[in-house]
Order: sequence, then C-alpha cells, then structure tokens
Amino acid sequence: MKLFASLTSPYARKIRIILAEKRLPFELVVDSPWEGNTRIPSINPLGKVPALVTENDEVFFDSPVIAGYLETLDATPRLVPNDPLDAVRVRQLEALADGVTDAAVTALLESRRPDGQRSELEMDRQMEKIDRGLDELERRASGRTWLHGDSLSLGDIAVAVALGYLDLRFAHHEWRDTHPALAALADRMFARPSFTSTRPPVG
Ligand SMILES: N[C@@H](CCC(=O)N[C@@H](CS)C(=O)NCC(=O)O)C(=O)O
Repeated sequence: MKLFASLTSPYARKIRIILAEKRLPFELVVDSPWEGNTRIPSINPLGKVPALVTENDEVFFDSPVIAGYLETLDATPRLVPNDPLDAVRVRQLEALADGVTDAAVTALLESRRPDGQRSELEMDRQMEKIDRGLDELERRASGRTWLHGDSLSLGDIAVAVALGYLDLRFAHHEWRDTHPALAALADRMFARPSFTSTRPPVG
C-alpha cells in the first residue's frame, strides 16, 4: 500500500495514525498538493491528500473512505464497531471532528490571503463552527474515557487529530481552558506512539 500525504495534512495524519494503530505496513509518499510539481492530481482527480493506492492498484480517497477501506483489512484493533448503528455513531464523531478540521483549514487559508482580500467575516464564521463543534465534542467526551463504547475508536482518533491541528495552526486558541474533557482526551491520545510518531513539522 502507498499513502500519498503531506506531513502537515490533518486528514493524512488521521490515516497514518490508523495505519500505525493497526500496525499495517505501507509506503509513505510525501507530496504537497500546493507544490507545482505535485503528482497528486494524477492519482486523486480532486488534487487532495490523503490518497491511498492499494496492493491491487485501486485508489481510495478521501480520508473517511480510506479509513473505511482500512477497516476491511485483516488487522486489529477494529476502530469502527460491527453493529451498523454503532458504526454510524462513530462515523458521526469522525464527521464532527473532520468538520472542525475543515473549518480550521478554511480559516487558516483565509487568514493567509493578501491584505484587502481577507474576509474577517468569513474567518469569524469558521471560528464559530470550530467553537460549536468543540462544545458538542466536549459534551460527548464528558465523563468518558473513550468517545464511543469502552475502547479506542476512529472517533477518538479523528477528534484528537482535530485538536492537534488547532494546536498547530491556532496556538492562541485556548480550547483547553473551556473544554476539560477534550483536554484530558488529548493528553491521553497525544501520548500514544501513533500520535508522537506522526507529529507534524512546524511550518
Ligand atoms: N475531506 C478530505 C479533505 C482533504 C483535504 O482538503 N486535504 C488538503 C490538505 S490538508 C488538500 O489536499 N488540499 C489541496 C486542495 O484543496 O487543493 C479528506 O478528508 O481527505
């Protein structure tokens, strides 16, 4: 398996963490879709990372689809429950966490636009999505070790990746002060080898 990824992409990090947790061997192909010589559009027509090429040369994107594919392989731990409704609940957690990440990525790109083209209104809208998403995740994390059931799931991974991305790009965001259950979850998740080995480079 080959994973095309940039080292700062939170979506790609989610997949690298899943691969590490499941101890699945893969080749990491580092490629940034923002660079002129990127190969990504020839693999994923949407020009985004992550993209996974399987042993049979089948291509999967985007990250929830790749996560779904990895779940079909013969590897433990299982990160999505077998029960169909519980599986949807874990996917909902992933979607909420990815939505927080989407808002953070959009706000970052907006903040990098040249003077005069930057919209404070758009940045505020995205930050509100982040804050509402964190409040909902805090409610779901409160009083629990794991976000779903009694073991690690894709939901815990996606949420911790979103929190790590906030730390990387919005270090001034004091989400820990107002979200103690998420802060505790982050402390536990960030200590796992799958997280320490995939820490994004600063920049
Ligand atoms: N929903 C997608 C989002 C992927 C995504 O937006 N990746 C960013 C990097 S963090 C990207 O490749 N952006 C390039 C572009 O939008 O052209 C997923 O979960 O995989």
